[in-house]
Amino acid sequence: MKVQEGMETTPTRQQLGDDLLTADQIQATVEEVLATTQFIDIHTHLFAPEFGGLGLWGIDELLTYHYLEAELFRSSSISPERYWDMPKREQADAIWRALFVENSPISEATRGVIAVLDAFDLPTESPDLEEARSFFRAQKIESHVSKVLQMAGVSSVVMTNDPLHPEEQKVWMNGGHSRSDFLAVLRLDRILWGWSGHWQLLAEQGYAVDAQASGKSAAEVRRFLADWCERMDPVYMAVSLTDAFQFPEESIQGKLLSDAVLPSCREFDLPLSLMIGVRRQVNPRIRLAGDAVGRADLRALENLCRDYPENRILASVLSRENQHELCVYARKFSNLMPFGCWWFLNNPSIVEEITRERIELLGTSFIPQHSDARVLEQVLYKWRNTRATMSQVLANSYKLLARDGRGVSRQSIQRDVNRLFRGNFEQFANLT
Ligand code: RAT
Ligand code: ZN
Repeated sequence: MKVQEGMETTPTRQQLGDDLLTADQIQATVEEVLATTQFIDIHTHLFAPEFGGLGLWGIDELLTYHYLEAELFRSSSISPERYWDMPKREQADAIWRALFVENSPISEATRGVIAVLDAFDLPTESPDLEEARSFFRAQKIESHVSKVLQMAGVSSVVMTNDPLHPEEQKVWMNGGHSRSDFLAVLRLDRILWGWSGHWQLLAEQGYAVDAQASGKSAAEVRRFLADWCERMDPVYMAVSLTDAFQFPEESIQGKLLSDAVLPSCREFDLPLSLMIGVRRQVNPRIRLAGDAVGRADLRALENLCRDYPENRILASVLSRENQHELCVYARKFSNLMPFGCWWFLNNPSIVEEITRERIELLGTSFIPQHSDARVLEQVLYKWRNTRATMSQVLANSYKLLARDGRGVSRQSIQRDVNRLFRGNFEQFANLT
């Protein structure tokens, strides 16, 4: 009797308006769901307006993005030394001339600038930047930020917050910021791999640490992290690591990771984000543009996930060759969340390949992308491109599913897109 009652009250898919889509409808529905769902941008270098000049925006910043600086030196005879000596405005002019006037802007980073100009109805073929400059000069930052995020279909962005950056420190010490759509992240680079150049700053602030991170140092770093968690209320802690990353390791970095960072993450119930595979400064002459990529030994990640089951690890790897291993490790460890197609991987051909592989191995249990935007308006093209690539990959997966005999509805697509671009992060970071 009870069973029958239960069956009667369970609405059928038809009653829910959960109609199954034809193959033709799948593509259009995936596109529509992706276009109308607000994403969480889980890693950027953007700042809430209260951080003043730390937050980059506008045409000169867009053009002097380090991805474009790297391209400038391939298409112009200007030397890096001369370029670094120029004021920002002249640098932007030089990049516009070399990459947008004298050549077709068909690389991913140059097309991005064109897409941003076009999004604001600014000229994309002008020989100079005057109109664009006067448009951006006329914007008020608070409303401009809200407008750009809304245009990009992003409900919140996660910042990268360095507690040892002097200007940032001042803002946090004066009460931080007020925008709930900007979430904080406690970035640990200067502490973990930059200890030798930065431990003195902790010491100056009254933490009993030393150059070798010996004695009470790890406990004091925990006290430092606790103080900064209180100030920032971060959604996770993060560090970028080289292709030589090993764990466990007899080193200051290894010791601080195991004795300070991992326990603090457990104490404050925060994930730790590891971005692995950068080769720093292979060409220091081109500064921020001078980092490269190397294949890492992901056994370090395996050791971490296995030996610290109470910690949750967000991981992005820079080398294309490491992507498959990352997926396999995610199948072994539910405390590991792969995210994003980072930096040199954020090109449609590679994003497509990586995302397809992740879906095949992990279903919807990963976070496909973050923007890594350094300049506000970059979220416009980065998220548009992600949506375009994602719509092909997702629609293809649903068509295969339909072919295998399982109908696909708009509701199930919406549920999956929510999970991929919001829910997985909210759940993993315990935000819900
Ligand atoms: O993608 C980038 O802009 C890199 O320079 C890095 O900032 C990287 O994303 C990082 O967070 O370390
Ligand atoms: Zn980044």
